[in-house]
Order: sequence, then structure tokens, then C-alpha cells
Amino acid sequence: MTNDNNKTLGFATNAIHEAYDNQEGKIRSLNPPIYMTSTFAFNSAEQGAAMFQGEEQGHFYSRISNPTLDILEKRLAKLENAEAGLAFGSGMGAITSICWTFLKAGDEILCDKTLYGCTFAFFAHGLSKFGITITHIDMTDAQNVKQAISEKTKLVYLESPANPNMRLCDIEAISSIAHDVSNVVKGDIKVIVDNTYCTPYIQRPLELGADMVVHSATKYLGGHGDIIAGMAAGNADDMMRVRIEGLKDMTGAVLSPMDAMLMMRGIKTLEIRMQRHCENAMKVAKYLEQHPAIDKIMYPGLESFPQRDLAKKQMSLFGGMIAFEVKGGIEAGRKLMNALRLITRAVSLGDAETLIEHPASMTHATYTPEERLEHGISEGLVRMSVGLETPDDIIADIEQAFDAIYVGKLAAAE
Ligand code: 4LM
Repeated sequence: MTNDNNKTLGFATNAIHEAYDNQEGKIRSLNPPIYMTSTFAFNSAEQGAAMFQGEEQGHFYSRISNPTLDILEKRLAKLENAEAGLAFGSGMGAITSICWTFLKAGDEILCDKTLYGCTFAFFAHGLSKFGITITHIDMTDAQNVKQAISEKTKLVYLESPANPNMRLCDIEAISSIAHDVSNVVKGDIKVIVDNTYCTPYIQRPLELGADMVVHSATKYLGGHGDIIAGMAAGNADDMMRVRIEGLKDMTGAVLSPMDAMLMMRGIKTLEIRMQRHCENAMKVAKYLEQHPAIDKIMYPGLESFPQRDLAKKQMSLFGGMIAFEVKGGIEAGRKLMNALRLITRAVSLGDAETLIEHPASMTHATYTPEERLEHGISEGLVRMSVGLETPDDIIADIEQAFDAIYVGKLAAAE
């Protein structure tokens, strides 16, 4: 979409207006309609047949496409600077639909060591059952991709920042290496980046050279903890293949039009929410960093973050997620979590509420303890998704929890 002078519109404007003109037509509703329909009528038997053959465009069944989802998909594509977008019933629905589309027995998926627990489990226990090789390498050094990539490699898969330990991968360097190899072996190696932690407001992997982006839209894109949803974006051919092969015929992981509407409502405020998440996270990270009870803290905005230069290169802000370890390991971490009053003990992230969880026993319990060690997920790590509450209140809650632990109030109360 452009304005009257044909000037490109800003991120927030696109997030609110892309693909729907409320000045058009007779009704002029501010928000697009929610098409609560599973199927669409054909004008004639011949037209129905032509649609099924792909000879005529249009909506004919909501597992394939739906006008409400259409707007959401175009909007996300615009924000990710992609040719096309695609909506799914969950983040896992997006990941599985893409993998089932592009992988077959004998192929390899090359992934970073640290991945969200269910993504790891899908690769380790799902894809691997069908003759697909899963190779985890340390992608924090892009050269490792060069060493590991082979003619069997079809997908290169990473999260940056990774859930839960915040490690970053150089998306530009990895994409360039993968595509160079792809040219040499005359293959078609696709780089997929899970952009859940950042959203396109902070990081746009396609502009850095990646082929596809996936999201758990349950998180920041939805933004209000009221939907389970997934999104993907990439070139039009790839997205059409995923729609017709992975989504329609293999997973059926379709988003409901009602939830598409809720996501569009969330995306309208993505820019201001992300700005505040980042501001609040920086304040909380600085507070935690100076606290004597903290052993280790990982937040890309801190000077102490080991990959700060890379963060500055590929992220415009530092995000709302913090990983830290409390002195005394997970026992101390659990005590801290249990003493919180305002901050919610819950998995998921990207909501208005600050959420805290223990990856080793929750989101990453799909790894065995040995695998967690091998994949860089320490047992003592605590993960916080900093919300939109007044930052002083978030900090005060952490402070009172630390006080409760250290003056022995907790022990007395137990
Ligand atoms: C969590 N995460 O971490 P659905 N990709 C990333 C994720 O963090 C998640 C998914 C995909 C958490 C859920 C409990 C980086 C999920 C999967 O949950 O299927 O929308 O997304 O707390």
C-alpha cells in the first residue's frame, strides 16, 4: 500500500491498513468482516471443477483460503517484506506444514543447537521417523554451516534469539553460505528463521537473505494471550506450495477466521507494544544484572551480552525476553518464582502480562537432561517475558521476591 504521493507507508500504518480499505464499498466498516464459513458456493458445477483444477481463482473451502485470513496474510507479508504470507492454527502448525512440504526421506535438515522444545521434539521424534536426517550444529559460528552443509541438506533452520537461552545466529552470513552451496550443488536449500522472539518490527530475516520466516503468532503478533496461532512468510511460490501441500493435505493446521481477527487486532498495536516491551525489558535486565543474587543474565541490550555486535547488526531493538540464572541454581530460581505476586508463572511469551517459567522442566522438558546439556540449555535457567505493566511494578515484584527469599520469610511461611 502507498499513500497518495505513492510514498511507501510506515510499519505502523501497514500494520493497521494493509490489504483492507475501509473507505471502499457501501458498508465501510472500520474492521474487515469475519467470514465464518467453512465453504463457498460455486456459480456452476463447471466453475467448481475449474477452481479445483486451479484454473479459476477464488475461495472455495476454508482449509485452503478464507477472505479474512487473506487480509491477515497480506498484512504479515507486508510487515516481513515478503511476497506472500500464510496463516496457521499454531506455530507448530506452521513449522510442521513447512517441513512436510519441503522434506522427503533421504533429505537432511540442518538446525542450530537450541530450539523451542516442541520444534526440537518434532524434528527428533517426528521427522526422524520418516527417513529425514536431523543435524544440529552450533550456528553461532556461521562457518560451521559451511562445514556441515551437504548435498542432502534441504532446509537450514534456526531461531534468533533462540528460545530459551537467547543465543543469536548471524542470519545474513548463514543465508549467504547456504545459498552459495545451493548454487554449487544446484540444489534448492532454503533457510528458515523462526522470528517469534523479534517480530518483523525488530528483525526482518528475509531482508537479511533468509527464504522463509515462521512465527508462533500465539506470542507477540497476537499479543494478548487469547489465541493459539502461527504465521509464515516467504516468496509466493514457496507459500503456495506450503498452502497446497503441507497445510491443505498434510497438517490441516488452519487458523479460524475469528482468531485471524484477534491477530489483526493485536498486530494493529505491534509497533507500540514492541517498543514498550523492549523498554521494560531493558529496565528489568539492568535491575537484575546488578542484583547480587543473579549469577548470569542474557539480554541482548546489555553491554555484557556476548553477541551484542550481532544483536545491533540484525535487530533494531533488543526484544522483550530475558534469560537468567539465580545463585543457588534451580532451587533458588524456583523459590524466586514462587515468591512473585504480580508476575505470572506461565509458559508462553509476548503477552501484556509479565510471564516467568523454568525451561528445563517446562517448555524444554522435551529434551532429555543430557540433550539439554549438549544443546546449551542449562537446568538453572529462568526465562522471563517482560510484559507491558509499569516497569517499576515489575521490578518491585522481583525485589520483594528476592527479599522474601533472603530474609527467610519464605522458609517461615512454608
Ligand atoms: C513457549 N513457545 O516458549 P505454538 N516457535 C517458538 C516458540 O517459542 C513456540 C513455537 C514455535 C512456547 C509455548 C508454550 C520460538 C512456542 C510453537 O505454541 O504452536 O503457537 O508455537 O513458552
